[in-house]
Amino acid sequence: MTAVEQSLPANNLQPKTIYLKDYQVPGYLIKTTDLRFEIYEGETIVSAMLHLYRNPAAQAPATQLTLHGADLELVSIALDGKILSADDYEFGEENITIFNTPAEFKLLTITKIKPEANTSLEGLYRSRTMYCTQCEAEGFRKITYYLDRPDVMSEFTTTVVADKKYPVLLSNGNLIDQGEADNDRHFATWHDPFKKPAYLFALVAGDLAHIEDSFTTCTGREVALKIFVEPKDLDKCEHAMTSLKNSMRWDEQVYGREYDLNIFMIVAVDDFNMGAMENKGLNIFNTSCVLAKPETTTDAGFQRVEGVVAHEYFHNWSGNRVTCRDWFQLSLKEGFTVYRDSEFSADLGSRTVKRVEDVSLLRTLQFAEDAGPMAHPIRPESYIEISNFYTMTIYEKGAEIIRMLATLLGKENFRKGTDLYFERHDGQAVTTEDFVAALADASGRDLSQFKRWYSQAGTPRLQVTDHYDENTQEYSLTIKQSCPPTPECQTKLPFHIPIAVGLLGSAGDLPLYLKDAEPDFETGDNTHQVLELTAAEQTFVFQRVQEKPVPSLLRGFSAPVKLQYGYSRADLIVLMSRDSDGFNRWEASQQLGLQAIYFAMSIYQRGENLAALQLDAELIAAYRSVLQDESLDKAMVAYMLSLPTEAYISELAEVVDVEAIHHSRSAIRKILARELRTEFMGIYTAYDHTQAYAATADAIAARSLKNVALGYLMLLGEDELIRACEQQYRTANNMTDVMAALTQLVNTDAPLAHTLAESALADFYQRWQDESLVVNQWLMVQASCALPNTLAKVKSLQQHPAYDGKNPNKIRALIASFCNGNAINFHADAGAGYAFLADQIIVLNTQNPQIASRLLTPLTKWKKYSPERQGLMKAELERIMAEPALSKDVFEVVSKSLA
Ligand code: B3K
Ligand code: ZN
Repeated sequence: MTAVEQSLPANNLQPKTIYLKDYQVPGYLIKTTDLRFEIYEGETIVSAMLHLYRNPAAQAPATQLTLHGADLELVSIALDGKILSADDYEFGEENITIFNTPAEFKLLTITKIKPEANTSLEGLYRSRTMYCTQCEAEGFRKITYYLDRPDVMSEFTTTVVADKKYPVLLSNGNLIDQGEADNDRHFATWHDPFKKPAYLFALVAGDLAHIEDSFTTCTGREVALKIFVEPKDLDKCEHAMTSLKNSMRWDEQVYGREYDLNIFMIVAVDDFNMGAMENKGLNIFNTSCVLAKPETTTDAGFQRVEGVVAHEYFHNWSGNRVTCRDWFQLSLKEGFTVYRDSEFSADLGSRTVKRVEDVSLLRTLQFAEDAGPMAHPIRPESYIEISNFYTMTIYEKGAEIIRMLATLLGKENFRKGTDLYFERHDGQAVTTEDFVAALADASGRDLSQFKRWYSQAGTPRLQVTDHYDENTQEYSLTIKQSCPPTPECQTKLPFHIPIAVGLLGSAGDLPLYLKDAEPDFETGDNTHQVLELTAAEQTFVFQRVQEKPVPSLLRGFSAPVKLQYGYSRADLIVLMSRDSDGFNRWEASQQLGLQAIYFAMSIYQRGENLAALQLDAELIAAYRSVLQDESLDKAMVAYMLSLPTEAYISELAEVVDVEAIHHSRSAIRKILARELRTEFMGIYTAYDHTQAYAATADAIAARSLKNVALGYLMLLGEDELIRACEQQYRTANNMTDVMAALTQLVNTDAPLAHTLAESALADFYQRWQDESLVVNQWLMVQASCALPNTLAKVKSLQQHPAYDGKNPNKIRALIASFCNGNAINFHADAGAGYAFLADQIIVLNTQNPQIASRLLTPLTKWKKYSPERQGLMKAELERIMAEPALSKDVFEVVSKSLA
């Protein structure tokens, strides 16, 4: 049997579960790694010289060495210069074991790989005109035999040899040599002085153009900054470069972190499984997260580029200099880095707006994950395929856990804690325990109970009741916590939860005198207090409260929990119009919207006509006053006027009634459009569409409010407004306004809109067919259309030349937008959407298991639907399960969903 056959997964074997409790230090470590890549069309030859030595920390001296390896063809293997014979080693499933290994030795392996045939986009692969790599988490084993685990850190030197039609040859670290090679080829040698795990390795070879800039660090060192792209994209790099420089400065100022190499490079790649990758000194990005210019990129796109560039850059310290001991510790780097990039964006733009965006994402997607079959704590105990654990929980909930630590410690102590963490663990592979210990040591705080957030999954529920005593002028808040069971744990111990609160009186925030507590000095005012809930039930008493207040609870969403308090509508209107906490003003607007939608749903579910529905004047007046509130950031007005999304309402529901949610929400939106027509018209017509585009927070806010107004106005179905929308489509000077108008035309159910949408879509494609990222937006807008017959449209678009079923961005734009973002159509037609999705997953299972597994999400939620839908969804999961040769990725998600 050849090595290739040996390393293929055995189909009849049930994939193995990996447990955190089984962690053992590696028997060998690797001092240096010298790699040589000979790239030819169709195959690449990889020579790897590893300097191995026994790990002094291992329990017993190792006498054999098992290296990971997958899809490799072994050409030769030599130990200290002696070629090994077949008796000296043995192939296992995705590994090779070498017997009788000494204390220290050099191992040279030569292997062949086929990047052109690699459709998993993991390891070394080809994307359009270039070769590139993606190694996290376990892709390096598809490049060469290695100890592919993050606690093995080595110093890499890499030589890339290729034809001269690939003039740019890159790897990690500094360029130390380059020149001519045999047969009119050329080479480049890179050396990375920082030892790193294999998952941070990167290589790129291609015909790339680049822009160049430089950054002077806080100690005066000059760093060259380069962004490499295909030549056609050279005009879309400026925004990423600006974002990079801003990130470098911010990390120096806020965390005291200086960049450490003389060069920092970003390469944009069109075929990429996720957003980007933080390889040391050589970040590789999905084109969607680096390219931006006003004509082709929406505001959301600009913001995403800024956020992802920052995120990957911040990993240089939180991830690379200090890395993870094992993959159970993934949130050590991801949660912390998401927290860092989110604070960066908050500092550069609007803090409240960023918070609203982050919390919306968390509450729809992460809360749903935490309530579903794949629920896991931010430090999981087990996995089958680690790629399945790059989740909303590890990333976004992980970031919330760090945010709570920052809240509990206060700014100064939190910074002391992170300083200690970086200093203590520089160059090491560590655990989340180590992180919390550094914070506890630096601040003197006891975080032992807090650590339960790392090991218990599920979204905690808080039940709040209050009591006001006029005579004693005491106001008490009683808070009960509980947490529903999750697969890994049935009964939960109480969490340590920071709950930021204020009390609203008739003339504004009341001063707070919490019994038995110091005032909260950090905020510099006494109207804001962080309560620390540690017991299952606790009462907090405020003294000298002169009137019955409206409590403003969980300000800034200070903990990732579901809070229940019996707010009256009048309370919510007070909070929405004048809470000093901007986040809670938005939250009140969402609660009000929800109440209205629930009311409409009850009518719909009784079979009555929603057209007759009315909203009372007080509620309309409250929304009107938001529209007229000059003190509010326009982006906040836009968010406050946007009703809770269908996805959020579905997450809150016990059983999701897809049609009731969709039609009730639409009905409320229509009423608001009618009642607030004048105000929306005012906003829309006041906007100057001829102004030059800027991606500043203010300009983005103004556009978002104006386009929210347009969205409401289009619900009125008036020809004149439809024409105005089409005019915006035709004349806008930026993609945000073009897409906003196109989306409205496509979703408006009126004859004129249908006609104009058809011609706008044709025009759009005609104009942008050569811009892949713009074509993705064109696919997305069609796949997201809430009007009937969208599934047929999606199927026909799969045959369109614009579609490429191997490109993850195209799959996300067409398939995921439909299945994940278009509930009313995905769940229609007696399961046709479910069958369609299962068909896609079955194809992708062999082609690109990571993408296949990601696409499964909507089917994993089957238990939340009506019995009929449950049956249909489950049947599709079973059909997938019955496929021969299921990848570990798909097997894990499907089997856990069916369990
Ligand atoms: N660390 C990478 C994610 C890798 C995903 C591998 N399946 C990007 C990031 O979080 O920055
Ligand atoms: Zn990350």
